Amino acid sequence: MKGRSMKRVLCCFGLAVALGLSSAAASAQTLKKVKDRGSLICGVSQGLLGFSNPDDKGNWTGFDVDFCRAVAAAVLNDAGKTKFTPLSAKDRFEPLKTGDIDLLSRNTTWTISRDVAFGNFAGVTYYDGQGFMVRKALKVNSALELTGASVCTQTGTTTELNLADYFRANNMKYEVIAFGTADETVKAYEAGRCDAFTTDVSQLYAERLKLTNPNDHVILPEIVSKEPLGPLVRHGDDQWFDVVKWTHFAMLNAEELGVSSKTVDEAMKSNQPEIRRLLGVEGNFGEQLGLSKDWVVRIVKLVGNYGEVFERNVGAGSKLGISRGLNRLWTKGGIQYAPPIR
Ligand SMILES: N[C@@H](CCC(=O)N[C@@H](CS)C(=O)NCC(=O)O)C(=O)O
Repeated sequence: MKGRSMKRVLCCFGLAVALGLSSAAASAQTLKKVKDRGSLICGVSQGLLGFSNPDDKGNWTGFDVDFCRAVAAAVLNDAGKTKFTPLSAKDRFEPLKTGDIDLLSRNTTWTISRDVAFGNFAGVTYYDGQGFMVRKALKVNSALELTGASVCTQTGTTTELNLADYFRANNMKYEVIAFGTADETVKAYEAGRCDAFTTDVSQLYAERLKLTNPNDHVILPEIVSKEPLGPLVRHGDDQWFDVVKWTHFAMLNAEELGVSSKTVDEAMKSNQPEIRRLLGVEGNFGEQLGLSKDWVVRIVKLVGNYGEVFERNVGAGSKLGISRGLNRLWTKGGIQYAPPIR
């Protein structure tokens, strides 16, 4: 090869390598970006009791909000260093792609198309399923009695798609009335524009509380779909994916090992190898993630273990009053199961 064309090949090769490296580097920067910024930007719902809901001073609370706070506790040692970006169902994925949010924690169902198109699901923080709510006065006891009903739902959701499947599979006619926000959907249902309201059951519990007389409405027994809800991170950033995934697993492992916000200080003195590894007394698992040794101590102390977060926000003693069901630990008859820290 002549000198000049050789140079051109080398130059192009060098450029390609440089571009390849820089795009890999650019996409693997979320942990550094969050640390440099000193805050975590989390996409949440626009207001869903128990999951992500702002009070009149703009303080957010809820199960999905606490997950963001747990990631902030692990990364920044401050659960309060979290900014919340409210997103509608339809618009929730784009801000993750553009880098406007670091994490989407918004009652989002893990499906194949979303996994392929929008990012990596870091786990299932809440196993849910879709249901229906109707007025008691309608005297309907089963979703199978809803032939010919009008049903209110929200656009950009799996709910819309499952609704069509369910009625088609059961050879039933229906009319769908879809809205862009949860508020519009609930208002339309309350105003009698539709016979039934459908969404994930946890959300039915939340939205029922917004109705003038919650006791006039009943949630029907059928669960018509699988809705594994979980946090989503951008594709191409394995380090950040691991941090978010292991935040969830750490909260589950803490509950399984009996380590809570109240017992964590005492647990640091435990002789049990699994507890010692969880809390960073032994090993360097936090450092392997790009965090510090005591990352789980901070999550549990500042936010709580999985069970504490569940009970506080949506559990039997909360306003929503949902039983743990499938979200019990695998050791207690549920399907919440975390790989070990070792
Ligand atoms: N899990 C389903 C449904 C999620 C969803 O957006 N549900 C509505 C029903 S209440 C909601 O949360 N709305 C709150 C909002 O738009 O801020 C999905 O991922 O598509």
